Amino acid sequence: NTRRLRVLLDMDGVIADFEGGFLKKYREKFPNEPFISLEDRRGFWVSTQYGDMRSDLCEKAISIWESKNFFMELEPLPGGVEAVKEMSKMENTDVFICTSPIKHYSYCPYEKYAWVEKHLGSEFLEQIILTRDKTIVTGDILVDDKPDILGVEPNPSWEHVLFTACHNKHLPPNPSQRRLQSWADDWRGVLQSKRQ
Ligand code: UMP
Repeated sequence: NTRRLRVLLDMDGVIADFEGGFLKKYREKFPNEPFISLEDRRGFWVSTQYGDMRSDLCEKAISIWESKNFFMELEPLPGGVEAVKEMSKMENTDVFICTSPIKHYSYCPYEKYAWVEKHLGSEFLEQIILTRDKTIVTGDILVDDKPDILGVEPNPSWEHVLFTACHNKHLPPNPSQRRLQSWADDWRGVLQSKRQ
């Protein structure tokens, strides 16, 4: 059915609090090392900013999200779970969770499924897309906090709507990229604008 709207939702930084979960566990594991407050985060890659601060902190940062229970224990971002449930009940709307797992695969893929089951319900397990390349997935909208989403497909079918996060809120305004400031923002209007 070509009249249905297909919404792709990123997980980390859009419905799950990756940045908050990272900082909490990093400070617990490395209480005597410097850290970057969420206010001072710049750039999508946490590991890059920590590595720029002191080179050995790059691998210390990576050790946090490579640990068991990191992805499982992420808190939902405010309003995210409610928004996903509401949009998935809308008429003519298909919602998929489109998320890139880390390549250290021991825990992350399993825990992403477990997180979705816990917070969204087992019926949402049907809607998960794990991919390292989101450009090959077709959809009308991709809501994602990563400013640049690149891959093998030069012309992805979706419109990327940038979800505001601590690391992207200071970027200069980009008139060609719409934003959702949070789940309190007008996501219903964004979806409506894509319906014919
Ligand atoms: N990630 C890293 N390094 C970082 C920050 C995040 O590997 O510095 C991981 C966490 C997620 C993935 O598994 O990258 C981001 O996935 P998307 O949000 O783009 O789906």
